Amino acid sequence: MVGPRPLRLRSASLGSAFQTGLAMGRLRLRPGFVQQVRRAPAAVQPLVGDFTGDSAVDFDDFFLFAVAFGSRETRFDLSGDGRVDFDDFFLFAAQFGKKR
Ligand SMILES: [Ca+2]
Repeated sequence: MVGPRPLRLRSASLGSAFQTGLAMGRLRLRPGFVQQVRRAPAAVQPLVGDFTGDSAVDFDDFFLFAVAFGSRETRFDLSGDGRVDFDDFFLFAAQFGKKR
């Protein structure tokens, strides 16, 4: 973790890297400190089959899938063919038990 660091600023110490950091939003000035701005982590790929959003593919997800079986609900259409059928069930089954 990058915490605030004391910084003694003199006009001559404002190097180009520092100025670039400020301009690009990677550094933030607070009174007496300079703090490196943490970037948001890259978007995390969703866990396929985790319909409940609890980072685990388990029976709760299976029950939701079972209710949607035979429908055209896109969130359960894992194969992307427009219907929730055995193709999707096999894809779901391959994910079953996975956790993030
Ligand atoms: Ca889940």
